[in-house]
Amino acid sequence: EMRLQGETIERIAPTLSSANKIRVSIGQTLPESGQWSISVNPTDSTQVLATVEEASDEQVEAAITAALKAQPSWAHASLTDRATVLRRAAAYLRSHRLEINAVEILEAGKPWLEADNDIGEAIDFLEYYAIWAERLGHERLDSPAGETNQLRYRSRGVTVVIPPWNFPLAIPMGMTAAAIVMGNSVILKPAEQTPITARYIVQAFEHAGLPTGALCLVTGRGETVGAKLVRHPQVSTIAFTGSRAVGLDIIEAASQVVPGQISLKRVIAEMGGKNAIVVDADADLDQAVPGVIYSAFGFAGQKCSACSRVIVHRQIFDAFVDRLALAAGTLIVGDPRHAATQMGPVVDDAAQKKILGMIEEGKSGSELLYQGALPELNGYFVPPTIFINPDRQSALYREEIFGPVLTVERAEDLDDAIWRANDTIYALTQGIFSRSAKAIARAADAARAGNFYVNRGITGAIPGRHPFGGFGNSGVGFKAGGPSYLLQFADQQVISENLLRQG
Ligand code: TXE
Repeated sequence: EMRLQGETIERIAPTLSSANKIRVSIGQTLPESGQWSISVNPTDSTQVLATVEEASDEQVEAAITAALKAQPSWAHASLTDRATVLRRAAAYLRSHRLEINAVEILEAGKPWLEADNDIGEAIDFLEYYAIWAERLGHERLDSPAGETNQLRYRSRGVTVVIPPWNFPLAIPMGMTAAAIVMGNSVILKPAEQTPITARYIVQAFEHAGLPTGALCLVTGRGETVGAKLVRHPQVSTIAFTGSRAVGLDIIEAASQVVPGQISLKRVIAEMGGKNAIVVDADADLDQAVPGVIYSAFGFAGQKCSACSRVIVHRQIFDAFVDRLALAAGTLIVGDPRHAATQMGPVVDDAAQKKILGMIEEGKSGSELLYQGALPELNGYFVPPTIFINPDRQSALYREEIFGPVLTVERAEDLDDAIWRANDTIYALTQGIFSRSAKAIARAADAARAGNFYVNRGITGAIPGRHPFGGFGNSGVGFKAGGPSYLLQFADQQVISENLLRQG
């Protein structure tokens, strides 16, 4: 249950209905109790956005029961009817775009443009999966005379969706829409930091006419409510996006067969990255510098696809580094509610402490090139920070920081640069700035990355245009926003009929 508190903020979201009276302050730590307050405000951290109850065991069981009950009839709806529900949910998001924009800015500290992109991506997921679901139908297989064979896609049952906070509408909506359009029912457990945005997903599907129980919102912490849902014997599929550490926990837990389990659990996990951009000797720096700045500092680097390592050919290293420091100095860091802001706060005090700690630690083995100033605001801000010649064995270089921190290193030649770019356990995004088709082809062929970008920032996937997902330690290899993604939420069945009548 959620109660929104405080006064309306006319300036920010005139569209917020009176029922959504909110005043906010930047995120604060989650108290241990079953109830906590979520808040976001770059100027005053004493206001509270909402108080959110953590679901009890009984509430979790009630959600599972409701989802199990609703699923069989939902699975019998035609693919066209299910696709129609997704399109109606998209229409709801369009008509509430400004309001959700404002809530995302307040709840996740996203500047306007980033918040609006998140809503646009959620709409794209709904529209794209609706198109693909209608295409799926029943596929005819080779059938000799006297026999017909066809392939059908069957729903799997109850899907648990566990998303991160950084794309608080798009990522949970993408996983939820894929599960729902394939005839499953869904239990959505949003990230602790962004439950208010998640509530719009439920409202969108209620508006769209999804049967009651086919989508349940269960709020709570990952290690309590999330862990319970993952281990539940009547859950068949778990769609997770978040950290590698939690992803590995979930994969491990889901592999334990528990008494009364109705099927082996399938885990669709999309995890972190430590992504590199190579800047080749002939790169156009007018493209490379802004491309790196956008990819490293957009949403304060809190994207799994963000660039956190730049590898520059030695011939242009000094020129690139000078231009990069200048460009970083022009970043507008401040109140995410102001349209001009390019970089807002990080999501909460835990993130701020972790990132500042990694920056301090990084100073011992790497050279600090640039550190921005902090705005005079109460929010959880981290200065945009750039290191050069990093210690390549340090946590700064090896671990995902998930903040506005970038390392820049020199490469002897293109082969050395490609080797360095691949020198990570992750395989999510990579990119190159180069004018040479040969160099681009060589880098793309060698890249251990699910998404490779050429002469543009390495972040920003649009469903249908850039199916997105990694492998290695970044994920299990499925591509959200791609045609094969829906099949992860279904089982396949072949029906073979003998047409020769006996007698
Ligand atoms: O992830 P978390 P967060 C990564 C990135 C970032 C980290 C933190 O590495 O540093 O995740 O982001 C739930 N059993 N990415 O905090 O902590 C939790 O409640 C079941 C990359 O979002 O992994 C939340 O809903 N569930 C990613 C979800 O897991 C558990 C984008 C994610 O939480 C759980 C965002 C448990 N034991 C973050 N523990 C990408 N690849 O796009 C936590 N949760």
